[in-house]
Amino acid sequence: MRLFVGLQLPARWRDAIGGALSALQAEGVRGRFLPPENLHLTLVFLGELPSPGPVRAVLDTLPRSAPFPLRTASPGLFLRKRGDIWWLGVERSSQLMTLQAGLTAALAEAGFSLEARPYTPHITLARQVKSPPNPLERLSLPALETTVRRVTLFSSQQVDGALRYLPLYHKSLI
Ligand code: 2AM
Repeated sequence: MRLFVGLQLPARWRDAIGGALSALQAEGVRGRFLPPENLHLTLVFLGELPSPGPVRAVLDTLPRSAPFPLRTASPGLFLRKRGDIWWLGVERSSQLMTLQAGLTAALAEAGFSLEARPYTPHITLARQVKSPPNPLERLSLPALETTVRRVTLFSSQQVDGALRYLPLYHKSLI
């Protein structure tokens, strides 16, 4: 199973972002846009694992914390030869960064091998974008805010020929 831990986004975020992405596609921007139901924020990518049980066990050890706000920030892109990756940033609040660092430490302590690259919180919007436009100018979105109360273990899998990020387990933080 291909697993990662992240935050589910509320329907109103997915609807707003999905609408903005549809508008870009209607303008002729070409790329592999994420369907609204797949929009999420990754905290830790785990990769191929035989089962979710050991990850769930680590999530169950996370300390309780107060709910905290999550807010959208500027969009940006990662340049790739096969086409750019467009993403929407979220504010790097101390609570978000502490949650991500604590989760990473707990998983590493439990023996999971994790990527060493620094964490850049982002919501991937589209991959393999071929047009050269600047997403800062072309993505039309209001500021969005929600409250983080739990983390979610996701499985990335093919469902009816389409990639889906399926929630397997929620761990409340409060
Ligand atoms: P991305 O959106 O920036 O590609 C499921 O693949 C989720 O895990 C995606 O949000 C993806 O981030 C993230 N992820 C992080 N590292 C990854 C990796 N090495 N391979 C695939 N996905 C990764």
